[in-house]
Amino acid sequence: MSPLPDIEIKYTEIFINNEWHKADKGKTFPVINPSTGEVIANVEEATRTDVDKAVEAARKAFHVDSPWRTMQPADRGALMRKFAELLRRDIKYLAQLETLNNGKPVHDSMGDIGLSANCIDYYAGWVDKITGETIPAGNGHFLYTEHEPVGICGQIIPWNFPILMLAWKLGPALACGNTVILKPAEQTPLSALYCAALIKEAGFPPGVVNIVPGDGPECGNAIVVHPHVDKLAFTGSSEIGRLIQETAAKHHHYRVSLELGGKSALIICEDADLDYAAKVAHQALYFNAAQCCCAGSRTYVHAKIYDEFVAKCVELANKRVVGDPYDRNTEQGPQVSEEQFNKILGYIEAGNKEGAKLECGGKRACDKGYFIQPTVFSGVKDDMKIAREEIFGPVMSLLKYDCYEDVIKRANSSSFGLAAGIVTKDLTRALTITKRLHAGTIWINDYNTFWNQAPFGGFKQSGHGRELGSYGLEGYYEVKTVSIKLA
Ligand code: TXE
Repeated sequence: MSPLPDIEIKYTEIFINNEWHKADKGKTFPVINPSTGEVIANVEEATRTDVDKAVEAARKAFHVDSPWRTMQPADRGALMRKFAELLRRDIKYLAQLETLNNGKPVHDSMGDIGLSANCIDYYAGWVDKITGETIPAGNGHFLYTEHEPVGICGQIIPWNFPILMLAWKLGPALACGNTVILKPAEQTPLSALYCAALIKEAGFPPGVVNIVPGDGPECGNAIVVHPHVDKLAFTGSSEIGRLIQETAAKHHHYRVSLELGGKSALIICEDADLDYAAKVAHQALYFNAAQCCCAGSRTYVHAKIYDEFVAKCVELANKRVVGDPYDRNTEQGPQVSEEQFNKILGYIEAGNKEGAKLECGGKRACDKGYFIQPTVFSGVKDDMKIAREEIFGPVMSLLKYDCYEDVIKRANSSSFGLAAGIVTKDLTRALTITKRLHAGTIWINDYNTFWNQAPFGGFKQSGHGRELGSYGLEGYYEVKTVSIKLA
């Protein structure tokens, strides 16, 4: 492992009202470098009273006469563009910080920050296009709708794409004119806190964006149950997503959008170019150390090409460069935490016990940190734990199928429905299968391609609501109908 770059960690406090605050209870929590297991910073731990302050700041900033509410849409867009510009200005520093905290290869961090800036720019373009409509009402009435911001938005994000998830959440919320309390994951708060400083530098009025680092059960829950939160946007585990939905129903009916887990099927057809298909399957699963909600974690391969395909997947997995995330050649860094590392090794053990064939990998990689060897299992059956549950780690499961009706049924048998993929040269076959798959995104001859202008989100237990595109705005505005009786 090369020596760590000398990165100054500038922000470790709670960001409320464009100011930095110590935690009310005086507590901090350690942030770990997953490449080494060592503590890199101690961050102020926000709890209920800090969240109360953040919500109060967001409420004040949302007051009908506040600078934020009375601002011209174009000026709001200019602030967002400025934020995007600052992300690009500091991309090198931010990428190093993201890699230090999350462990992803530094070139992937650079990619994430570029995408984040593009996402904020994309939504900046929407600020003056969020329009209502006039509705025919017959003689004597004038009828129209207008779209108003929902209000105070709680946003809780995970650790797999710390900056990108922040951008996906802030973009539509700010475009619609809301105010925000955002909680980064406790494993990866550092880049979000740096973004807070950029929000201030960009010139957003105090209280529009508040960032509260802390854990889930205390800090996250304080946002979820807060009576003045009007909308809750969450990305994370299905378990916590369900809890949030229940809490919303019990306490008060705020709006909820959930982007949860997945167990996405990638179907390799018998006519596929095998080298290309193996590369798609490899990227679909191993990208971001397989810490992607849409990871292609069930690879269904036609029986006629199965053995040859397994060999190609094993060859690619064995070649994958795992190690120092600051090295330009590295393709896979560590898993984000010891907890995730142990969870993944547990799944590998389950795969072995349940009779899948371990083709390669299966162990820790490197002598410290949370690295795992790219692992391939063949002979996987649908009822095995590794084929049913979200592993969120570099473990490829190769399943065999004989006929298309059967593979569609099996692909749809998961309780998740986030994404799916098909590799084939036959577009009619691809579109026929696409029609029948229950998933929010289908990639054909491709995987993990995202578009700011196209919606992303899940069917079934993968959540509800969509992020990105015009659909991503829908959860962030209220529709008001105005009916006027003409004299
Ligand atoms: O998720 P959590 P974890 C999946 C993946 C992973 C598993 C567990 O399978 O192995 O979830 O990861 C906050 N009230 N995904 O434990 O707990 C928490 O602080 C309010 C899929 O990290 O759901 C963090 O900010 N908030 C996923 C966020 O929820 C709470 C990405 C996510 O943490 C809370 C990450 C509570 N009671 C994990 N408890 C995806 N869809 O991309 C926790 N949080």
